[in-house]
Amino acid sequence: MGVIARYRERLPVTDATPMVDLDEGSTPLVESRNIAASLGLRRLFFKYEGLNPTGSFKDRGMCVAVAKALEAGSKVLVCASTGNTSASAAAYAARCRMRAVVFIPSGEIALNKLSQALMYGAKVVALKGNFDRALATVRELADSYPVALVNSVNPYRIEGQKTAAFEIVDALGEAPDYLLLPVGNAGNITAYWRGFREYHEAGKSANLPRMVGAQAEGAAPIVLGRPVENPKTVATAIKIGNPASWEGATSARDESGGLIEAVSDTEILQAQIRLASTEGLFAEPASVAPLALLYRLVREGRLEKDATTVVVLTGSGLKDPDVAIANVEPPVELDGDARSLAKALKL
Ligand code: AN7
Repeated sequence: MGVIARYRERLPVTDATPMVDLDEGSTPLVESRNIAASLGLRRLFFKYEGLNPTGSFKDRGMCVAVAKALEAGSKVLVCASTGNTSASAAAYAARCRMRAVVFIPSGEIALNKLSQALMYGAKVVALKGNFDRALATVRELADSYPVALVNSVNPYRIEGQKTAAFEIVDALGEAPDYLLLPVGNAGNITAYWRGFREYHEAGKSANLPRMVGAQAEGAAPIVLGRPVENPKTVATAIKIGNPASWEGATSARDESGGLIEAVSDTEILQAQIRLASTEGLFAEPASVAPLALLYRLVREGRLEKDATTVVVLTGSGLKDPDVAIANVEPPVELDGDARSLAKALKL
């Protein structure tokens, strides 16, 4: 069952809204064994959003946005994307037999995300310039032509994405003390905060989490307090210089008593290897920015060791493997019989 069916009464859908789903959501909340132990944390969980049908959290909001677009009679979906939104939009368009036209910054998105959009049958337009420029272009397009814009400036995207917060509270029986996630265009932090507040108001949790956002150092407009003209980071998903939901992110931070900080590309790549090699969870670079920040917060004594912490792993590591494997030992070339192999491998 997808998120619309599961959380129907908390979403802006009616009997007139078509059911759209790819069985998204219901992702695992994996309890950390080894990172928690090494940091001395009592309860650390990873919300593994890479297990959504297109490999990222975007599917939660996309199904609602596409359902509402269909309900309104739209036939064409458009978005700008650093990769995951385009993959998700393309998949749901295929599912509903709609057209999808996705705009990506030329040469800047991970190959596997591009392959998804192409395979699902979207028209992929590579625009010169960065994501921020592509978003400005599609917003203009959507203002003047009969197309449905499915970036997170579409309020239905945020509505669908808030269901991840519901799932965490449903799984833990309470809200965590800290919720850490990456911040790019800032739709997701806005959505989680809304979800936690709605569940709190409905009496489903006694507490609210502190919201902790991670940006990449070279693409940290919210941390700097001003747009970044030429964002740079290895985490291409969050290579965004002027987030559309800026206000939503700062409200989530300030109302929850949280923080938004930047981590370096080196910290991101280190965290990615640690997560994969000590927990068996492979997440894309953007997704591990909050884990890199967690290391810093614990090291500096800014996060209580008996707190319950959830780190959202927003996208699968298989989205962008090239960047990851550049930093680990390559396969070894060996040949020979079992005996000589065993000797070489010290078995
Ligand atoms: C894996 O696909 O913006 O702060 O166009 O793919 O809600 O933007 C992706 C963003 C985090 C940031 N992690 O979320 C896009 C796009 C992953 C992402 C983010 C993205 P927002």
